[in-house]
Amino acid sequence: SDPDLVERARAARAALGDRAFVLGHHYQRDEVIAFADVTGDSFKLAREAAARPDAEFVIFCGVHFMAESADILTSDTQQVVLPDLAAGCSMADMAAIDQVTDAWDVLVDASVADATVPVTYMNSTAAIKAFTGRHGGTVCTSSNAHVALRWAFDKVGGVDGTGKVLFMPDQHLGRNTAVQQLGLSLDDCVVFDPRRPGGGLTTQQLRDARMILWRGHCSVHGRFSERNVADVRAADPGVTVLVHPECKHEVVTAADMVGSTEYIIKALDAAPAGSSWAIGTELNLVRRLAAAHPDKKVHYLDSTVCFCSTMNRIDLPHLVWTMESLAAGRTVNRIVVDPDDAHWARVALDQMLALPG
Ligand code: CIZ
Ligand code: SF4
Repeated sequence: SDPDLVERARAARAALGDRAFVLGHHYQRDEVIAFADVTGDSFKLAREAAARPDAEFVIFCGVHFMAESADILTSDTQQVVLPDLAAGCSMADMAAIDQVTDAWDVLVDASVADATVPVTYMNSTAAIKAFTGRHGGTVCTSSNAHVALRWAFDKVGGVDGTGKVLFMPDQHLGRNTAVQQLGLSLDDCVVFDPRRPGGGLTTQQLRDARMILWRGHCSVHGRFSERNVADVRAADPGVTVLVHPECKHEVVTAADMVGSTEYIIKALDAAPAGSSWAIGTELNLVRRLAAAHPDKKVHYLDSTVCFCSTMNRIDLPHLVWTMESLAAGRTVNRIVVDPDDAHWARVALDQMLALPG
């Protein structure tokens, strides 16, 4: 990157000193990660933000829902700042709060709402987390989705009973976890499409279902295909295919290993020299993994699947502008969650933190 810009970034970072704490998500650009005080997935970063009560500015290099979670978990006097307000998440945007409250009305009309617990993935807006908290549910991450689902089913008669989970917004994480880790069948899962009347489901389908999956997906992970897995195996028969659970069910079924971002990083760290890997997750992370493990072969599962475009909106110019503005005493791009939503979202986040294991 531009040496002048790097110099300005260093100067602004030094001017802010301990007043600022810079968080960098694993999918961020190298030029941004270079200035991160800590890197992690959305869950780890939210906890890191909460553990820095002395930082006046929490600069969140990630996407909007992550900055919202950081605002919920930090104190009212701390400012959470997103360097580019256009850094959203297409998956989180697939579950709008009005759509979700309408969907709940459909479940009430079908007489299944009382036996349904909402579970929302971390990758959702604060309003959806608040909805989940108000209805006795929990937030989950891709690392603890199976624990969250078991807990939710236990509230309504157990995994072997007839109770249900409304899982938002990622249908793939919900389906993969229910089928691979809880032993439910694909037939137990239905997809609620918010664009169709009644979600596109009959009352009988809603009554028979165990997992009501929101029709949402990740625009990056959802693009990997079974064909990619077959191709990489043909090209390199010794390869271990490791994918994120936001990938489609047929992709995780064809892969050798499935796990969250932190799991993928640890798997590569533990892998023997000379081993060969094909990774199905975001490209910035896979490139850094390849650079960090020159003694291993690290393939990208599909070279046509690119970066997360919204994550990539945070670049060095935006970070420099943010840090220079804050150092000059200007408030910019502060993320503030509505207090009532923040309260109920916190209930759902605290429920996640209280889950076993
Ligand atoms: O796909 C994403 O955005 C992930 C895995 C986020 C996170 O860190 O949980
Ligand atoms: Fe959202 Fe997917 Fe990008 Fe993650 S990688 S921020 S889920 S669009």
